[in-house]
Amino acid sequence: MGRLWFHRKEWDSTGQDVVLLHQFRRGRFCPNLSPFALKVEAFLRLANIRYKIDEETPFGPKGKCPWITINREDIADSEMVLDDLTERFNVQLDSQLETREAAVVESARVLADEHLFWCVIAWRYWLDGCTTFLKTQTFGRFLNIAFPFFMKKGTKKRTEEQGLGVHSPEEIYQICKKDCNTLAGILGDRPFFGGENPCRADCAVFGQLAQLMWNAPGTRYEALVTVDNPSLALYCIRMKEKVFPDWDLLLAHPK
Ligand SMILES: N[C@@H](CCC(=O)N[C@@H](CS)C(=O)NCC(=O)O)C(=O)O
Repeated sequence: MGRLWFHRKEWDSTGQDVVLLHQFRRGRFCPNLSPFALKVEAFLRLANIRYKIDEETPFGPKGKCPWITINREDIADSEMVLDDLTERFNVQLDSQLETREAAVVESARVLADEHLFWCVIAWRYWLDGCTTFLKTQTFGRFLNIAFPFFMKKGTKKRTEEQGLGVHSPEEIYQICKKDCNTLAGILGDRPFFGGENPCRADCAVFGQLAQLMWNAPGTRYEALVTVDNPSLALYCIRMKEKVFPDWDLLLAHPK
């Protein structure tokens, strides 16, 4: 109770209209291991909303990361966060999209957040047993041992319940490949999913693709964007340069 009260006071003192983004610690090659946290941070930057980071309490009222506190209110789920902030700050990131275009990019967003995400976590935590993943983070000794121990079995079970986990490793890879090919098809030769400029869906798609681009080094999952769909790799670099010009400064360095 004392701890919660202490945190509450801290969360509520960020300042009027300043977002407190609760998320995991920075990674070595990508600012966040959570695609949803990267999505929210990208949105905050594109929408010019002032924000601070809290890395102490990454899990919010719905038991997931990320979540935000704004003006003493907690909001959980990245998409609900974007909905709230879009309305609260009258964000116009999608105003250039025509109805059909908006529907297509929303389909890409759902594909990334609700389908590609599962492929990536199935590979990262279960099929690869966290081996590559741990190289991308700066966890201490305890987490380096405990993380694979809990996450491997836990993710297998959860992906089986979700549906993807009943497939073989090769089938999961092929499903992931199809997702990437589809995203590359939707992107086409446009610089961003929103066209000349990033839209809301770009934040989500980038959050997910960034996990393949920077958090799967040396694997065939990384090659899905760097080799099989180089337009997606170029897209990731474009988003990184536009939204996170300070990317390298955000990264964690091994102790
Ligand atoms: N729909 C949620 C998904 C968030 C989510 O699944 N976050 C992961 C980290 S990437 C998480 O907190 N996992 C912990 C768990 O599910 O227990 C959102 O968009 O924010």
